[in-house]
Amino acid sequence: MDAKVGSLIENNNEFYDDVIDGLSKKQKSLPCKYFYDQVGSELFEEICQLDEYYVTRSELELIDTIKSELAQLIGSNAVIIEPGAGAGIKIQKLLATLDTPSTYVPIDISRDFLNYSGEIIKQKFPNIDVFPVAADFTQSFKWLDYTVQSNRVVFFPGSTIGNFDPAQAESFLSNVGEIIGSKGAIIIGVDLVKPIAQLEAAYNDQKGITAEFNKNILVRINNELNGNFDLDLFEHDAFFNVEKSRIEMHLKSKEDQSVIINEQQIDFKESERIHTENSYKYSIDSFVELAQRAGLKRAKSWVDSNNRVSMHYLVN
Ligand code: AVI
Repeated sequence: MDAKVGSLIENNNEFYDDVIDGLSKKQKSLPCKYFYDQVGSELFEEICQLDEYYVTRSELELIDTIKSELAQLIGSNAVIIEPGAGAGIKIQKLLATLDTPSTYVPIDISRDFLNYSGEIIKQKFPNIDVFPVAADFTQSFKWLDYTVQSNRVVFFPGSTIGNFDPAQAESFLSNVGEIIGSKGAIIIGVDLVKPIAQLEAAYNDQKGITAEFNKNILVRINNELNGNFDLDLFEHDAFFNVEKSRIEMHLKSKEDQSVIINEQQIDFKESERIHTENSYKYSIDSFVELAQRAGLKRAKSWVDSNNRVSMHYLVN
């Protein structure tokens, strides 16, 4: 290994280990958190604007409808914590409705994107303390030690919970339950089960942006881990798995081929897939049951006017 490549990999140790680990399994897989570098986060923002991807639009409409009710439930001097904060449009709606929010803590794995959206909030809400945290919120809640303990409200829109498998979702919710304590809450957006054609269209858009987003993980491996994936030899594949109630995204190898990542060779058979993402869809009841298993009670649930997405206010 030459020195340059050595340091390249050292700086990306965890990414490299996760990639090799995932691609060495019988069913090859890659963690979906690696979609989100600067390019991936921008592609995801593009997905949110697509005609087929209803999640963002429906949730924005829902937030507009219920924001005064949310503000009442939240009360005053809240510390609003947003794991996986994106461009901050939804949080802006919420912050604008609150009487006296004290602090906003956006958390995101993509530092550049986070700084950018943190700046926007600072400019628009000069009275709110903004405390951006660059972290993988699925790994640790250490960042919370920096915030006051009372009235912590975790805002988790966008149906990101759907990207966790049910066991991870349960443990995430029970961790959140611990940090919000007896006075806090979690406001969480959850995509609803709906007709398969509508679900599959949302993950197979005509413009091919979702395919590009999916392949961005290979681009990152090439750029950051000295890989040589040929993007044209992999195909985006997304479908609804009815039994598991989830959209699955895969990258399917078009032919028998070998890929080198740093010095490691990975072999693919024709049609072999890399499983890159799950996006679970819940009914209101199945989600409330999941929250209950995590020790949380539902104070209130809402759905948008087209019955596409839901939002829940959960407490201890
Ligand atoms: C971020 N997350 C909720 C999106 C979803 O719908 O599961 C990610 C996504 N993947 C493909 N399109 C959007």
